[in-house]
Amino acid sequence: MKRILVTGAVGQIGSELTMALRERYGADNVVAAGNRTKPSDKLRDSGPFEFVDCTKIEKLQEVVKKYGVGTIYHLGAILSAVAEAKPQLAWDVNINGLYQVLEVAREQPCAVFTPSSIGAFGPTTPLDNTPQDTIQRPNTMYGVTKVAGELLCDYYHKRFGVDTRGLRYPGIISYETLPGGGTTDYAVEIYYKAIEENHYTCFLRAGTYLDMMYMPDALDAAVQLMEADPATLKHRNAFNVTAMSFEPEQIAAEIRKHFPSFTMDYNVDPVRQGIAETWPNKMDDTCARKEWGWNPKYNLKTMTQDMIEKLTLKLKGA
Ligand code: AKB
Repeated sequence: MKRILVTGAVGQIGSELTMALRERYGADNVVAAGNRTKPSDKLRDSGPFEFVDCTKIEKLQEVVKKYGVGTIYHLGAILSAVAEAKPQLAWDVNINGLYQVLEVAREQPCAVFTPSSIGAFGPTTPLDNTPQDTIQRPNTMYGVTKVAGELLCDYYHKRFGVDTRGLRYPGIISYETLPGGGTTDYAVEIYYKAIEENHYTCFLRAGTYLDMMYMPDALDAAVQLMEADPATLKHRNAFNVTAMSFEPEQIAAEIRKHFPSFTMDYNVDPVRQGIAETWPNKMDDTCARKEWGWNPKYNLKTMTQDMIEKLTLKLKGA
């Protein structure tokens, strides 16, 4: 088979997606690519690993040729809070990196998976049951790069026939690798702090509803979309997908079912709060359900149960 390349393989989603793809398609068929961060032993020892800066096309071309890559899962990106602190870097990584990946995919050719985000929406987007096709005027650098990325992927499909596909991910909750500087990170941190300190200080305000998803569903969504019959796909590059929507008090209440004395207070970060307020409360993901069968398995209750179980073992070093 043609091999798979995962960029951003050391990151929150990439580290788990690489392992899931190795399990599914064979370890030697999945090349993990990181930029600067040292990979875990598990990632480096379970299959091929390369250091690739996606903004440099030569290295990308070399790796794609060397391994005979036919599909790229392009996860290398800067998340929303870091993008607001370093907008120039965010543009370079999120746009120039994607552009080079698409260029390599056009030349070779390769199929390309690109994650978009709830960050592709903005203050004038309908906040509730946010439609698949709606107003997208984000006012953050992250949002600007996500909308431009969606359009660029559409363009490469229409103009050059590249098999581009993608999802608008909500906040992803997981216990393997920490997210790196997003607005939805509170929903990961809260589990660590609940287990370690029985207390969490939340940086988003009570009542801030956001879409969320547990990692196993996020991985399934990517693989399912890339394996879908292209004839059924009308949207291709930016499917709304969600599994649950909650606000900080609801996740705290669910955690209290496991740790009854767990407490939470607030120290609101104006930057991340400002970003969160421009994102949907809950997206409508009907198109993903209809076009390729999206159907998440985890809700807040089942995710919390699993997160606490797995994270407790991890933090004990078991
Ligand atoms: C972030 O918060 O930046 C990401 C996202 C929702 O895209 N988790």
